[in-house]
Amino acid sequence: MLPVFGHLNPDTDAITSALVYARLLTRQGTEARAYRLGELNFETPYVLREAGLDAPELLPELAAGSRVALVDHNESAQSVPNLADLTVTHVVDHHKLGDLSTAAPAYLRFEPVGCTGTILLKLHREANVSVEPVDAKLMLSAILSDTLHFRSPTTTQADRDAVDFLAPIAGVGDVETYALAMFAAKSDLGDTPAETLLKMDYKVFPFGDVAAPQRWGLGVVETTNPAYVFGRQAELLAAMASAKTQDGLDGILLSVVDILNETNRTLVPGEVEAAVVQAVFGADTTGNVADLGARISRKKQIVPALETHFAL
Ligand SMILES: [Mn+2]
Repeated sequence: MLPVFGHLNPDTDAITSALVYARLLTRQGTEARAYRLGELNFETPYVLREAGLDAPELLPELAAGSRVALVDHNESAQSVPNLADLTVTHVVDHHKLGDLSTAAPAYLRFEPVGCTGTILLKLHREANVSVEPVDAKLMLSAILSDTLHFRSPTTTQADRDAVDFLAPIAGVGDVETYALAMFAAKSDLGDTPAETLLKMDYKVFPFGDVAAPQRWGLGVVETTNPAYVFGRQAELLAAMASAKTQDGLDGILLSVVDILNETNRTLVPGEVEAAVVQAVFGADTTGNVADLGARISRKKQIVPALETHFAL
């Protein structure tokens, strides 16, 4: 049984892509099963309920040498702690290539599209495998989630075509209404502890010198209600300071992305971060907040800029 899983602090694409790819592999003769590497965000339970599915189980600890398939990530910092001891047999991903290495030839499918779900649809169609309604619902949801219903600059024509193809199979007549319901679920944060909010969509990236990289924690809260998040600014800044110490980071940022207005105002806890944000994005930090304008994609507009900065 081949375990299939997405990244730590899973988002909707990380969960649904594991489910869809596990089923596709199984239908193609490789028995596979989806797992998750952490707690769900607030959007994914809505999607799973709509699809009539339970969440995948947490990945148990795997023995060295175990075969695994990765979806929606490839960097070790975003995967299981013992990834280097495992045998990666498949990767389907739409992120930049990181430190992935494999002991034996692996099936690798990377495309610069907006969502892993878009690639998974291509895999179905290339293999002439029918797309089941439940899988269509999962892939459709992931694409709407990752691209913020095509608002993100990561969106490609392939993502739009995939949604057009999937919506009727999934039985989603009004894609806009469905996407807004997903975003509303995601924004309904209640009294979630600040530490949880910080880490809900959070990735650690090594930048600069490969031998001695700077490690930055980059969190994102995508919401239709940014005022709620800024109402908890003091708690979040405190959570960022302790995460920075606990995780041994060189810097930490939390971007609050207003989905409907397509803007990014980022929490900046200290002078180190403020100097980098000024140098990289030309943005001043006032009251621990920097206005990063329309840079709403961590993958396309935040990480590459920081990578270039620290490579110099
Ligand atoms: Mn993704």
